[in-house]
Amino acid sequence: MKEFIDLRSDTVTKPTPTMRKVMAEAEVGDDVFGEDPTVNALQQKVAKILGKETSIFVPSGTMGNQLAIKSHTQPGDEVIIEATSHPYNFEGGASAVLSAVQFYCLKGSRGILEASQIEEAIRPDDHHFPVTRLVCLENTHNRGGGSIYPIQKIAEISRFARSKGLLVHLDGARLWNASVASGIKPQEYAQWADSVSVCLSKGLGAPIGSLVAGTKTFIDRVHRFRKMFGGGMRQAGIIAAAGIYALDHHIDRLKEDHQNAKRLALGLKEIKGISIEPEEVETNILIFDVAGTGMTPLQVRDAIKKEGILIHAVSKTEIRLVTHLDVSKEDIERALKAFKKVLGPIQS
Ligand code: TLP
Repeated sequence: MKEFIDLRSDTVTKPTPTMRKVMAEAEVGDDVFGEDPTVNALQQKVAKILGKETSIFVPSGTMGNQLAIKSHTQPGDEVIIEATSHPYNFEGGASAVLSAVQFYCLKGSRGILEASQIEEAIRPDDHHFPVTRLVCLENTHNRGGGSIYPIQKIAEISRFARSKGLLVHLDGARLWNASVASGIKPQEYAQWADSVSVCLSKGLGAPIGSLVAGTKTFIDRVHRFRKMFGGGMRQAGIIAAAGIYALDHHIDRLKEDHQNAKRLALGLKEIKGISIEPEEVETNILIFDVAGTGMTPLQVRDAIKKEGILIHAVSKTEIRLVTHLDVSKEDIERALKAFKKVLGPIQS
């Protein structure tokens, strides 16, 4: 039996033995010179999947988002973004420092915005105001509980933004999950964005790596800033190989993670004091409220760790669980047993 079942994030996965073998055998070169054949193959592959002219390999999802924001904006610009989004909340305030832009935050429903909200946020053409330049969307939405952006909403927002001369960036760290759960191809989502960042190191199980995709001109600009931000890597084919392997072998199986998340949600709903809507669990993330249990998320976290389950407290009342490659159906049952032990009686 595993010592710990780690439900804190899908970033915790370890490379599989075959993935490690592929990494060890990868052909490499100096990617700062553009000479790593495996990185080049990965970049072409991801551009094709996303229907973009080209893409560039970067160390992390954070760097991918920040490079896109930097490359789309000028200092002093304003970026319209959802209030619980990753770039606004979980990237260390990077956009203020690296791009000198400010965010105009809008509250979405589980992270999802409406085109009418964007309309209200656009600044008038007057020198008192910052210049509204970019709209950032996130699919799936992490803090929204892995919610999938409905494609018609993305299309509406994008059409409207473009009609106003704005650019659109899509944080697609978990676009693969959105695609598998909705049956909508990544490129159908991506067509509505000028740039898309995707991660290989979350649900797909690669150890490191993200990509930013867009037009050649845009990616040239990203390339320049990648160097400036210190993200130019050398024999990066070793990690790019894991990414290629993950794209070939670990996308379809995401549906198992989604089923496991749903099962967790249904089991948690039976526990008195837990507030969760299993029908809202669309992908591999579930966020639920424990206020009614009489315990704080930190108390639950510490108690359940003793049962071998690792979880993430995301607010004063909420816990987040994320299913992934290294969590099996049996692990879910063990986790549910532990929650029931820690949190007490089943709902009558
Ligand atoms: N998210 C991590 C934490 O930073 C919260 C997680 O455990 O979920 N976009 C989205 C939507 C993300 O969820 C993340 C990571 C990123 C970007 C950043 O990716 P990395 O961690 O590679 O910089």
